Amino acid sequence: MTGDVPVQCADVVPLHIDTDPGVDDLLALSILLASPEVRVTGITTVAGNASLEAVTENARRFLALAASRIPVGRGAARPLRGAPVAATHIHGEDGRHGVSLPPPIDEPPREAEEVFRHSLEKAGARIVLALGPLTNLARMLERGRDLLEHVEIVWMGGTLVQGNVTPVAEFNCFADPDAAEALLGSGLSLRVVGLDVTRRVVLRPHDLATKPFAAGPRGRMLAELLDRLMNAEAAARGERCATLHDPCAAAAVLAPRHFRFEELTLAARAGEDPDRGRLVPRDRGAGAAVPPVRYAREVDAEAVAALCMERLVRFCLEQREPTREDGCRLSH
Ligand SMILES: [Ca+2]
Repeated sequence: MTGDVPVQCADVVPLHIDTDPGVDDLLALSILLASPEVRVTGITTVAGNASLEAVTENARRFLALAASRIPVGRGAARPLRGAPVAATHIHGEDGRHGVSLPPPIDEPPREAEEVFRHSLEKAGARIVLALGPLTNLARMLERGRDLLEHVEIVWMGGTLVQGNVTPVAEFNCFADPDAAEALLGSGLSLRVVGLDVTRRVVLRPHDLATKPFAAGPRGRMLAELLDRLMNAEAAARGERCATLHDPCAAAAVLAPRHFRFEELTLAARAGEDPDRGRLVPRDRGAGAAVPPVRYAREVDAEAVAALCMERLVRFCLEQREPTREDGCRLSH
């Protein structure tokens, strides 16, 4: 806790978050707002885990709880092609399984492009962390690559092992495979944090037993989010545990040393089942070679789970009053 002493901007990485909250998105946001390594410059929402309306509401309510004025931009309500695909069986129709959050405190959300531009051009975001389908980023790319050329994109999505929507596809990639393909083939700086590593980062009930999650509104939210996640996984797979997909991608920003990345040249299959959303090696036959992405192959799962827990505890112990700033002190 730094009190009135501002953190030096040079020490922290300005970070834009594109997200579809989403139970595990809300955990990732909690972790990032409690992390001194980053300063969140803007949040854009995208339909994914639930409708755009629901996920945008969740982002704004979360920020009210966090007493933060980070700007929120409303993004895409549907994928580049076809109908929206939601994950309400995991996250509920409202995207947060009824977890109680306060009403939003800030003005209505702006358009995603406006917040993106503010975040990347004015606030100097160096990393874009994408925690949902890549629709918003693909749309920004369609408008020109200038804006995204100077940032690194870290995406929670894809899999080269077992899928979680179909046997071969991860949800964020399945929900908008055309957007995933646009980014994978763009040559932009991209780190992919897929199910290969995220599904190894798991919390179990005994991990939470000694944590002060019940204290205060933040603690109650975290306890409820983890409870809902464990209920959903118990119903789906028979084991009561919480897999930290989006928090794992947040950890790849905060502590990349816990991951091993491999350079791979990948494409995403679009179209319909059974291959929709599948990652495959990119065909080098057509056109110029596309630079590889950095794909997370291995993770120190214990270290990442411990980092996530430490930051969740820090988040729920911090309390501050709402301010107008969205500067260096937001996360302290
Ligand atoms: Ca998400």
